[in-house]
Amino acid sequence: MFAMSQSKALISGITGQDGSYLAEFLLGKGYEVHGIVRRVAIEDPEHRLARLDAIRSRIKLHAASLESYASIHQVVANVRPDECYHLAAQSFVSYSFDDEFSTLNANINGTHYMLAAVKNVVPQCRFYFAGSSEMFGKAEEVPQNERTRFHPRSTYGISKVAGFELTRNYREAYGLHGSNGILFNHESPRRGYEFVTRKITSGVARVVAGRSSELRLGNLDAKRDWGHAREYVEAMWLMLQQEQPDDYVIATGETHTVREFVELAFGLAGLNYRDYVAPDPELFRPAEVNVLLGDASRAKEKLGWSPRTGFEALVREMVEADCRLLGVEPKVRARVG
Ligand code: G4F
Repeated sequence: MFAMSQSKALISGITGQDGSYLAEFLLGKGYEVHGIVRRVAIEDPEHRLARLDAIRSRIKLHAASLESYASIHQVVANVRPDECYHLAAQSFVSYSFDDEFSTLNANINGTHYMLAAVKNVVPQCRFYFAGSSEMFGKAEEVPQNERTRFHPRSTYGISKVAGFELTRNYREAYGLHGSNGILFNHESPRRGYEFVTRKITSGVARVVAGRSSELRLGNLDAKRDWGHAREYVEAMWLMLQQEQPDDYVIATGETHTVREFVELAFGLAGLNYRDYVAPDPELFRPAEVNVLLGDASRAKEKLGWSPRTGFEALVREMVEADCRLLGVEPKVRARVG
């Protein structure tokens, strides 16, 4: 199936938004691409492997559990990757308030198992950890850069700080080529429906299709730095091509409130969000991250990475894609006044 001389990449979380874009990107670069998936995904490919449909025959999937070191070790030993991208996690912040224990267990132990397997089996393998701007949490400064102190506001954020520190420790203690990406929010038509951007754009499509007349949302005043996921996975790859491992903020340098996103998404479809959006106190978080705004100067300088998709183009792409999924004409307006 694969030529002998190809570089091998192993991706955990390959079935997700970022994993699927990264797999496509690496195939385009000539990599032999392997992915770690849960056994249930292999047994239910129609639903769980949907994002990989276009490339399914060109990648190799391995069943393993992030809760089992033995299963991770076995996959790493079978594949012997040159580059390992650890993206898998319980990544929905809200859920981490409902089940703190499983978020901490899966995210911290899973990262530790991946690092230990790489160190024990293929110590020359380059390692990427998917850190998050949620690590900044109640940030002390705006914008946030690689030197900003972490103050996570959820067990999700805490688990990402632990993964970040584990990766840094493996770099310093064992000489692993391990890099941390501190990725700010990144979206696309492949985003899961539970995240606010996709919830909004799919909600707009449902209204346009006449299937719904209300969208319940929580805190509209939170500010996020939203970029396009397809571009953020390129930064992951660039980090592993550097001679020295390092930590990088990946962000657009622009921040918008959830309200601005909602207003634009409904506005692009010729609708006023005030006619459809209903506040739901249940959707507010016990501890909110109010403002995220990233300074990606280091990535620009050292990796030559910059974001290309602006806020309006991102929202437009997502609204159009969700309308198409419901078989309705998006009728997206050229510009919102
Ligand atoms: O879309 P969200 O759920 O993303 P959040 O919490 O910012 O986390 C995402 O980005 C992180 C990077 O910074 C990743 F590490 C993480 O894995 C994930 O990808 O919520 C965005 C904002 C929050 O302030 C939330 O309170 O939207 C607000 N919000 C308001 N109403 C809502 C809703 N969020 C969701 N999910 N659903 C709502 O109805």
